[in-house]
Amino acid sequence: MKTVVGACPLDCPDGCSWVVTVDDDGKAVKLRGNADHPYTRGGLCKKVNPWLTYAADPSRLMSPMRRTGPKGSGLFEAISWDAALGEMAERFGSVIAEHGGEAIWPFYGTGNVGWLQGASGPAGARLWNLLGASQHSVSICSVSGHVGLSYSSGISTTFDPESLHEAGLVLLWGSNTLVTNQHLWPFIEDRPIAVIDPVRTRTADRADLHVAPRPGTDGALALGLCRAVVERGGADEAFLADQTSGWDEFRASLDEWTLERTAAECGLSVAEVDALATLIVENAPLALKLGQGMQRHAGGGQAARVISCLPAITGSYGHRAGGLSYSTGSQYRYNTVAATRPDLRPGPVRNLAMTNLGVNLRDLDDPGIHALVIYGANPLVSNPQVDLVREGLERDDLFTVAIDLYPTETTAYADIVLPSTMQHEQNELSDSFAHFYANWNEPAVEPPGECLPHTEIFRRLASAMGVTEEAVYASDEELVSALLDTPEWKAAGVDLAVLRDRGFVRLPNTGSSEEGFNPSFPTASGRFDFVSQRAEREQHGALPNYRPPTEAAKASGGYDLVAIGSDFHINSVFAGTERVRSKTGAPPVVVHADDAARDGLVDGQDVSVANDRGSFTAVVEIGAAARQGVATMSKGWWGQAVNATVAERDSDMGRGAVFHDNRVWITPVGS
Ligand SMILES: Nc1nc2c(c(=O)[nH]1)N[C@H]1C(S)=C(S)[C@@H](COP(=O)(O)OP(=O)(O)OC[C@H]3O[C@@H](n4cnc5c(=O)[nH]c(N)nc54)[C@H](O)[C@@H]3O)O[C@H]1N2
Ligand SMILES: Nc1nc2c(c(=O)[nH]1)N[C@H]1C(S)=C(S)[C@@H](COP(=O)(O)OP(=O)(O)OC[C@H]3O[C@@H](n4cnc5c(=O)[nH]c(N)nc54)[C@H](O)[C@@H]3O)O[C@H]1N2
Ligand code: SF4
Ligand SMILES: [Mo]
Repeated sequence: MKTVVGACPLDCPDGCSWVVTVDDDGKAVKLRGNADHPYTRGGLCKKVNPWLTYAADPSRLMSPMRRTGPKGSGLFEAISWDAALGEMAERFGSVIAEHGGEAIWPFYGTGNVGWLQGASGPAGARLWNLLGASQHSVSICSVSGHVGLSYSSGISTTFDPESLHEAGLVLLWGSNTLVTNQHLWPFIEDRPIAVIDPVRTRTADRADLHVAPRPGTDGALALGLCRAVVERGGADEAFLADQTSGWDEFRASLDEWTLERTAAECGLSVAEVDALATLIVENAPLALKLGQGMQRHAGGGQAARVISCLPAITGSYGHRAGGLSYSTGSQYRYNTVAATRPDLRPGPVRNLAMTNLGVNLRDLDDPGIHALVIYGANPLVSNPQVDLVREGLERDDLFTVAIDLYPTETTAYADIVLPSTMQHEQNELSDSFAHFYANWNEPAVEPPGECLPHTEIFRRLASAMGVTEEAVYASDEELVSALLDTPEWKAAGVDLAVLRDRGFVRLPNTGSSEEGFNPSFPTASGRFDFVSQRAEREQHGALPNYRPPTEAAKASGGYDLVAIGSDFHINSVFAGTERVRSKTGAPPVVVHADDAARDGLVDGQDVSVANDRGSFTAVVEIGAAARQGVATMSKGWWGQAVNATVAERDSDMGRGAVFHDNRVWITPVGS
């Protein structure tokens, strides 16, 4: 028996370190959390505890396949790697000859978010650059919030979660922490906790105060809270004078955001907004944990920007256990230029947003997309407006390759399907968006069947295409060394050998667990910018402001559909396995009793959830989780097409998706 340290690759903030036990025959027999990791500290989660069962799932892809039936039929025959790569080389060659490199779209998702095989790297980047393929922007998850914060604090995290035992108030804003970020809980559970979420989640249930605004109105709530906090004497004038710019102008703009106006816009009572403001003033410093869920709206970026003003007004940014954390991702400062080599590009190439897949497959020309390489993504479940995506994937003049662990709704449309290794079978430098450690993942076992890591697949593809540029053949080890080739990592003395030896290392320039993390603002002014000329130039207003939702909280009748993280799977990963299906059943759509009475819905009834973009069926549950006018369920379920109803429409910043800005109607099936 031996043990091998690795790390969870999934798109989860927690970034757990794990330990795999391997028997003398080289078989993984146990996978558990690594108790030595200072943040994840042992336990994994319901989603990943059965990892080895999922790895051995009979549906796992074991060899390359070629489609034999029509697109979408799911009919395939097994072929050799040579045949698969040969066909890909030939098709890519002719697409490039006819339409140019940009007609190829490397479409990678968040199945793995690591730096070698996953969405942060990603594997294949050097080859795509050399071929002049379109660039891909992973706009599906968190981009709007990052852009919003870039205008104000300039940084997406200002505290170390390990310091939160010193926080005054922990404000979980649009974060279902107990489900989507559960390893944070032990650090905050003794603190006063407030939750802002239209849904009464398990997390909201555990809070000292839960406020449930109408979806997409967070910007208004934040402006109202800013004003109310100042009125209650909560402003830290010394911090505002020394560390911020534009405070007087912003303060003046708050005048209109009375408690009454705020409450009316957000669908709350004046007393609720008042109670929240009072809680903030009485419990300094404010540690605000901003979730990704709240920014999947028309005004999601702007909302993040306004929300970030609260810890500035209260001076909480000045404290190591105060400020705002949205994602620690930006602290992973690797040398991505050295790793991905944009200099290999033949010239400038266009950038395509992941969330615009349907529209781009339909409308792009000069050149259109003629080759799509989908890896670690399941757009027919996870993308907005899946009916439009399906139309695109059905195009006869589109050559699609999909690399996955299992046959999915998306792989059914591919011409060639390739089997990927799973994390415990490959090298990976893993990411987190909640803590400050780089996790190394050492392969514990040999890959099963003919599965290969992404990095190896693209090296072999390059060879099949006859590419002579040596850079595309870099080994995994060389790619990690390129990532670590920065002055910060060098000064910290961390190279691959150190990573391998320790399993995880603290990121340079994030302090130690004991010191905590309390950065200065990396803005041009070095201050927190209430006023931003760059935001004004980019059409977002010099001052933080409120952008109402497009669909949510608008029309009377109908529901704002909010489909959020399930306890049992992460997005669509593993959601098709027998085990997950037996645990979850199809997720019910939860509605408020008064809405159900209005619409004649009965608990347990089959319903159609629809709007003019599409529809799906579900079973209704009348529950306390939903506020009036909101319907909620979990995301990522296969075969249900929740996202048939979501518009492929850009959010205000970064071309993010508007998953929760979605008006639907719910009617009994057959009515
Ligand atoms: N178990 C589990 N964990 C996961 C995931 C999963 O699928 N399952 N997904 C992972 C991924 S990809 C990500 S990006 C993170 C996301 O982490 P979170 O952001 O915590 O997750 P979500 O469930 O998307 O949304 C959080 C909450 O935002 C709320 N919300 C929706 N609209 C609004 C709004 O307008 N205002 C406010 N205030 N709140 C709103 C939702 O009701 C939800 O409870 O979680 C990761 N972790
Ligand atoms: N309605 C609604 N829709 C949403 C959201 C929402 O809140 N509401 N959340 C959005 C968010 S936050 C995100 S991040 C996206 C996620 O959307 P995607 O990026 O498309 O991610 P997944 O749907 O999880 O699909 C990941 C695929 O990768 C495969 N996979 C897993 N591990 C590996 C691996 O190691 N190698 C390979 N090759 N494949 C692997 C899985 O089997 C799965 O098919 O979904 C978004 N969709
Ligand atoms: S999904 Fe999240 S909580 Fe679960 S093991 Fe992976 S990183 Fe940890
Ligand atoms: Mo995500």
